[in-house]
Amino acid sequence: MKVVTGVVGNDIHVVANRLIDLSLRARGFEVFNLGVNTYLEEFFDAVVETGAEILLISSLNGEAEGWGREVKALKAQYKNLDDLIMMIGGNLVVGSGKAEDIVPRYKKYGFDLVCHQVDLNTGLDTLEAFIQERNTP
Ligand code: B12
Repeated sequence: MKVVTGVVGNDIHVVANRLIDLSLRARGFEVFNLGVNTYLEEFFDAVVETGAEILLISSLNGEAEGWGREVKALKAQYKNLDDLIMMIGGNLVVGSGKAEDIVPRYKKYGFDLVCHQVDLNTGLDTLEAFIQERNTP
């Protein structure tokens, strides 16, 4: 399956992004990595251009929420993205916050899978389980 990934907004933390790229490839995904400092429009444009089934966004500086709120409105401007699997992870707030508060907020923004301070392998296991469940008739 094809995945578009990158780090959202004015976020330059690149290490996790590189690990995500390598881990996704090791699990057999075809990866289009937009790297750091990526804006929502660029993510959706890349999804359309590549025909990706998954958009996996990373945020480390905690500022994703400012962008996340615009996800639904922006996605609605693109055609045929209803089945796109939307995942986000990293540090999803500035400062401290509880996953039980943060996860439902991001789900409301339109993300299917939300991993606040979840390690990468656990997150990717969750993604694979979600895909398998979705593909089970
Ligand atoms: C290195 C670093 C920097 C370097 C980045 C260099 C670079 N080009 O990458 C420099 C010094 C430039 C930097 C700058 C800043 N940083 Co900094 N930085 C760090 C630090 C020390 C390590 C980050 C790192 O690379 N970790 C290694 C990777 C492998 O681990 P990771 O990032 O945690 O990623 C794991 C998980 O988060 C997860 N993951 C990540 N994304 C996703 C996505 C999904 C879907 C899933 C499932 C999992 C997942 O997978 C990874 C592996 O398990 C952290 C503190 C820390 N100890 O984590 C702060 C930290 C991330 N930085 C922070 C901050 C605030 C900043 C600055 C704003 C500081 C400032 N005032 O200027 C700026 C941001 C500038 C910007 N525009 O983004 C904060 C963020 C706080 C928050 N969210 O509330 C942190 C947490 C430090 C802190 N405790 O305050 N930083």
